[in-house]
Amino acid sequence: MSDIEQLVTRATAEFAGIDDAATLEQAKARYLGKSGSVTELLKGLGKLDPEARKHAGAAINSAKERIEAALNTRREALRNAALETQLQAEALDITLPGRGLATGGLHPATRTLERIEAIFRSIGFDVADGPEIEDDFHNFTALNTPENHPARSMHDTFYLENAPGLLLRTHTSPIQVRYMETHKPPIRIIAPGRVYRVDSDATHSPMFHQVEGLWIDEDVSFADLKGVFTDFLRNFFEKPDLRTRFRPSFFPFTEPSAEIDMSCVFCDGNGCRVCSHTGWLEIAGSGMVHPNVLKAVGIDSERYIGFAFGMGPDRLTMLRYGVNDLRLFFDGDLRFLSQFR
Ligand code: 2NL
Repeated sequence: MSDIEQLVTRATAEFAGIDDAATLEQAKARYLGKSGSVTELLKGLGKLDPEARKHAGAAINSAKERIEAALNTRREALRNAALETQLQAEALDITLPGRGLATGGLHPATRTLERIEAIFRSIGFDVADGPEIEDDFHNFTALNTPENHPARSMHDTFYLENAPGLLLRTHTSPIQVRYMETHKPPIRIIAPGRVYRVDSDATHSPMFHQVEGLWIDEDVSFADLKGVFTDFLRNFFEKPDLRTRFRPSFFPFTEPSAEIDMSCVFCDGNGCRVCSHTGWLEIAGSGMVHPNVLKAVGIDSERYIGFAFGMGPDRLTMLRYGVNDLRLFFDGDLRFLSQFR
């Protein structure tokens, strides 16, 4: 092979082995640049006689064209490769499903509270509210709970470290105490909200919800308590045949006091695992408001009388939706919560 043909072969092979544009342009200069191999050959033509110059000139020009062609082929290949790399890097997978907009939903505890509020509103009760940080008087003293009562111990109640006399309310009763301080009878309210106790296991959370109810007037009786609460449960569980029973009990703030049981909503009172085969579920505490409570808030206990009850709506939520662990409500796990949307 002639020197010229060897040059074409060498250049073509060299270009083909180069992987980036800058190196390729440097290689180009070695062949086609001002002092490149091809240019040097062309410069040498002047020394040849006319006939030889014609042949050599044609051969060098042909070689030059083929080297330029090889260069352009390689340039284009590198451009395409670069473009391909960029396209790969910036690729959009249009087959991926869209992210969508997650729709929020009410927490099951909130749904239950709203349901309870709607039922009591429909029979003329107002919904009252109050602070979660309370003082001794509104949480205990006004509720006829003596200084030495175990509920007042550090063991059962969260006290604020740097605020003597302040605590996290242990029930929603202080809402009602504040309401009675500022309103004259007749009083007909429910008091829903968060409450706090030093307690934590499968059925107790340090924060849980309570709904208390209070009806005070001149002639409110225990029979009214039975009627109102039974009617509430029948509405809440959508079971017109649901039954209740009132068992004697004790609370410092009511006298007489009673635990309220309802016929089991799973077996209609026939006995099943949920009701421990008793046919009954404990659902609330209740009683006639103790005269000492009325006195503490300045209501004439000779003229006025009323009933109060307290229940745990989280328990109602568990029963209504068939949930067996209270902690699920407060873990914030969307796999659980999104089932209530
Ligand atoms: C229970 C017991 C109860 C009350 C709460 C109350 C409130 C005032 C006056 C009198 Cl202001 N009583 N509340 C009465 C009886 C029972 O709750 O086991 N709750 C889950």
